[in-house]
Amino acid sequence: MSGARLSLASLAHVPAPVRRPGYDVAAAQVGVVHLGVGAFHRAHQAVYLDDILGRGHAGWAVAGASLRSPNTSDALDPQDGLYALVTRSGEGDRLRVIGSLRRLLVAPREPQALLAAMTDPAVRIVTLTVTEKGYCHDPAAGTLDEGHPDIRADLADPERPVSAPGFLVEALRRRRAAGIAPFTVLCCDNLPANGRTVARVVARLAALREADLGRFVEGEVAFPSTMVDRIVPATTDTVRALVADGLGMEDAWPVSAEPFSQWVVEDHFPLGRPPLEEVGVELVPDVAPYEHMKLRLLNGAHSTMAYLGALAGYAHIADVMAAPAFARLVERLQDEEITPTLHLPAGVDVGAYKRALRERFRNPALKHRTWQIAMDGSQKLPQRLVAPARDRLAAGAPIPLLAFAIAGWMRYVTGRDEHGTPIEVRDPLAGRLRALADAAGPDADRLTPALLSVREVFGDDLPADPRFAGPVRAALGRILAGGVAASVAETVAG
Ligand code: CS2
Repeated sequence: MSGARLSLASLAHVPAPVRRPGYDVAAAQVGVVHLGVGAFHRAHQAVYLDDILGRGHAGWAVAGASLRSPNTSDALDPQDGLYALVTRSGEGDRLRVIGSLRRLLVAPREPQALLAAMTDPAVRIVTLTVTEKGYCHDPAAGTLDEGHPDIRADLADPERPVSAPGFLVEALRRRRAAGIAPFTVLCCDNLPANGRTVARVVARLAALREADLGRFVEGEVAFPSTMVDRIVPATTDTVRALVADGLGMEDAWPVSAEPFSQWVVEDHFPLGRPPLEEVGVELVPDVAPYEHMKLRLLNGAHSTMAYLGALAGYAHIADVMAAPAFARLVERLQDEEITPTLHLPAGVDVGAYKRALRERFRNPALKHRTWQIAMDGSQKLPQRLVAPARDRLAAGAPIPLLAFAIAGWMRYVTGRDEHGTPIEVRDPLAGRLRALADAAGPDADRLTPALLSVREVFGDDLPADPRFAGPVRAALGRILAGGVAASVAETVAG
């Protein structure tokens, strides 16, 4: 099949070791609209729904929309939505073709088609992975950023939305006007209390349009919270090549992931849901304990490794974990300062959870870039590192390691590494952070308060709290004076 490309027509020629959909892909019906059809969705929710379709529940296929770039759609449309997932570990690569993505839409190109899909009575759930910044909210406060350019655009022209909240509000309004019950909104991003946060943001936008619509969203629309977990690096040409090799044909945009996958969901779906429990999803009354455990132990450690590791010259998480002082820092941060802030889910052995996490970080095949995780720190830090620090301070406990991790972010957003080479800082606040850092200069006494003034990250309380500002300033001083590698070694030895 050389020169062939993955599609419904070529699917039968995919060689046997590759797992393929065992159901009639063309006959699957869309029951879920997904906003943000990037690699994470395709390696996580779409896989669970592929399993659901494989168990004979044909009404739960996905229509996936890109809210910005048409790239995924342009790559997968000629493939009838089919793509390969390769799970990678030290034990080798395993390939599987996923069939649950039955339709692709590009919101900026066809907003009305997307709204029509969201208004279809057969669609009962709208899932989202639009990344933290896609909700146009203030990350520290968890409320709608009413001055956000996309939100202003959506208020000015609400029937042609551009933002994720804008699409949700307009689709819910149209369903209501047509007498169609509202879909359930299932946020699959790493936001704190993600269901409740998105409910607050969407209800506020709805209320700004029309008070009555705001009340409707608040009272009638379900926003269950979720904890999603799978490490999914951005697709590289190496992955494309190994997939082409395994399939014996091209796939323009496969995805790669670790073998591990977890999905914990609050069971609140007034219009019904697929039988997720049949495919390994944990349905619980309260996601919060799982969410804290994952956002703080996994994502908090990830961000710590991303900033300090990238500054020290490590390209991948596995490289950071191979440096003994960095591995020790992660372990001590998790054990001494994060674990005590958790209310653990019943039956979870947190020691085993952390050991498994560190093994996942060490996965030698995954090639998860520190630069990728370092993106959008202003949106990630509040729930990953700042919230546990706040909890520790409330309990009267010290935060030397959390402060060190936060200082690593401050050093990173100055935009230059230790050789003076520019770092490409990707963050919605990058320009502001850089300007604050440039004005302060490389002096911890000036740089710390300058960056602490970013209230979207630190809120109103912490900048004024010497128990927070003091250790952050001390840590940043050590990083600036001795360099990252030496200060990590010094910190874990102390
Ligand atoms: C990572 C996450 O990029 C990041 O910020 O920390 O994408 C992480 O890999 C996932 O949340 C794992 O479930």
